[in-house]
Amino acid sequence: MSEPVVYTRETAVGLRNAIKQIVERTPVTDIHTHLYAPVFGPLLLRGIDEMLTYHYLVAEYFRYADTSYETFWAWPKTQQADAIWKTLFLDNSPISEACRGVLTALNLLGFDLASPDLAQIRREFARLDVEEHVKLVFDAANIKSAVMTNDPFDDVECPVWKAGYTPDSRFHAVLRIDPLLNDWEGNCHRLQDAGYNVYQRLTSRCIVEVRRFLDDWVKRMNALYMAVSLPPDFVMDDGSARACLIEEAVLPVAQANNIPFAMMIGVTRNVNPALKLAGDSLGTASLAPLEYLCATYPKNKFMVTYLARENQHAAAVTARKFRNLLLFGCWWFLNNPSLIEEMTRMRIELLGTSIIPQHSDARVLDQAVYKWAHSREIISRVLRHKYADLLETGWTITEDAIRRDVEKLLGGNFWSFLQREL
Ligand code: FIX
Ligand code: ZN
Repeated sequence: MSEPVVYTRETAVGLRNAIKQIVERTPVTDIHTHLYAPVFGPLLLRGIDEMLTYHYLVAEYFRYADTSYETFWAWPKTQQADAIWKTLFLDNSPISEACRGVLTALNLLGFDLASPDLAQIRREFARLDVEEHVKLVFDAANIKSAVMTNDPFDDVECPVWKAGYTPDSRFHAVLRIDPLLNDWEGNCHRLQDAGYNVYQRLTSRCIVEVRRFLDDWVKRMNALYMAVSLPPDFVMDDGSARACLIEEAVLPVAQANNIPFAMMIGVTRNVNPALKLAGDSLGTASLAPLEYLCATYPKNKFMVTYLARENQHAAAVTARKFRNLLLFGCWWFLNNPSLIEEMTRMRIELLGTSIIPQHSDARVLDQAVYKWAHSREIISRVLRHKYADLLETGWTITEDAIRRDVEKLLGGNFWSFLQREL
């Protein structure tokens, strides 16, 4: 047996490299993405044109370009990508996080960025078949597996599930139920069309059918959790269909299947509809609904992330009060280095390692490479500072302890919360 590697105040220099290496080499479970197993065909977006037309970049493009929205959307995707490349990368320095992300991904995937040739980059991506591409990205990002966002109402997705989906160990499913919870009146007919005996008035017979719908889909997908995104004005005491469905249908089904209910809170959809997917914004939410749910349903498990920076501290305090609450990720507009660092530091200070510091939210396969490269760098830095503080007290740290902590942060906490083995 080799001697354990122990770090003390005197050997702190070695600690920095050890942390960096462990964080880089620990495979991650990416707990929320918009990536899909190859069997879902066109739903798995990949390659340079998809990266360049990511909605984060579309929003930034319109900061500079005077193209009309209509003109832009009428262009084919390659023309949109060409325009974004020229505007955001050539006419301006690509220093925003979303732009830098494209460059990090290209760099780590082996492209030379000293004199980049977009046409050549396109040709090289086009050569990759989907399986090769998934392997290339999962290896470069060191992803063990990724959690999809699965919509039972999606016309492309639904037939794949119904045809009898063959599980793919690299991709796990999540039952996403935004249409059900955020617009029951508008979507009730979709359950009816699928053979569930529901109607707009949520009577107890109707609730039984909504539960049957959820339960059927949780089982069909082997969903790891159910999830919804919610607006900043989300409350539980407004007598809404949403509140009723959460308490009467979602939580009982989640409990019966022993899966968490994930809430992504704070998104205001469509503040600028002309921007399409890029037109969503955010607002600060009340923590009261979360406290109510965690306290009232101690047998349910909640995974939660907020979109507003202003909610992060209170959310961490709430997680101190309820062990059935697991905070995850720096979502969307928070997925920027300065904010990831602030949030990760603050969460660790309040909650130790009992958090999921990050998810990628990748919509395009290749984005996973940059999202994880950037986040790993920040997680390493925060841990380095935290361990250095411990060394100052005279406490010693072993490499095994660092490995244990990092494994928890990059997937272990998620799987233990689920009470599932990876
Ligand atoms: O609701 C969500 O899951 C969001 O993450 C997306 O809708 C959003 O468009 C996104 O990609 C953010 O990163
Ligand atoms: Zn998402």
